Amino acid sequence: MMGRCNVGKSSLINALVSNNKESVTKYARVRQFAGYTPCLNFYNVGGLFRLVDSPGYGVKGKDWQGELVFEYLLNRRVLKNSYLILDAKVGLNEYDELILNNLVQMGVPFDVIFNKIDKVTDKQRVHHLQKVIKNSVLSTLNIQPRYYFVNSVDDPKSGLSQRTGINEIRLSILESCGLEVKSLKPKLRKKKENQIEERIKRKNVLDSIKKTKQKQKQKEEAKH
Ligand SMILES: Nc1nc2c(ncn2[C@@H]2O[C@H](COP(=O)(O)OP(=O)(O)OP(=O)(O)O)[C@@H](O)[C@H]2O)c(=O)[nH]1
Ligand SMILES: [Mg+2]
Repeated sequence: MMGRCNVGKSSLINALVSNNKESVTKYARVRQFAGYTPCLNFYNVGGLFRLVDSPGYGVKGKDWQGELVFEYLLNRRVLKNSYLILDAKVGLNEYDELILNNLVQMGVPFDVIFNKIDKVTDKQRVHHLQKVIKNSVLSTLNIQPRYYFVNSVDDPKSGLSQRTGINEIRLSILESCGLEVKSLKPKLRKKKENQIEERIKRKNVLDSIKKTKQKQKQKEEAKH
């Protein structure tokens, strides 16, 4: 996850790895002020893949942080995909455009996420985002990324009371890693299978006890 300071990279990671409100912000640390995540943070998801949070670039970002992120993007052999996160309301600035051009030139796989869509009113949202894409470098890139439209915190004060677009990104991550949705619950499935097996075994035992009792009863009746 990369993007300018304060666009909501860490909030998005929290939204991706948690479902209920209580557990949000438990994983990646989030603050209102820009430049909060200082380095690369790795989140191991079920031993299947890692989500990587990165320090934001832009006015509050430091040069060495930008170099670190690019070094990682260029040299990480197992990198499956990267997501450039943008503020849906603010749109792109020169830093974002520079990053996008570099990603294309370097051949780094990437998609684009517009976060904080709740900050644009329902009525304006589609038109505004179409305009942002059309008037930026996004419309002229040689490689077209996939676009996602998200709000990663469910702020009751905002126009959208629920998180939006999170499942689409989850699916995109799984696809990028060559994983299926069911692969996210291996332990749960295993447990369920075992439980079913146990239940069948128990039923077989009960059935055989029942049959034995019936036979005994029949024998006793025959004696009389
Ligand atoms: N309204 C709204 N606010 C959001 C959304 N996502 C994040 N925020 C808020 O934006 C602020 C910054 O969020 P972070 O997740 O810390 O942003 P970041 O990109 O990780 O920031 P740095 O680590 O400083 O680069 C916090 O106050 C979040 O609550 C969103 O979808 N909608
Ligand atoms: Mg952060």
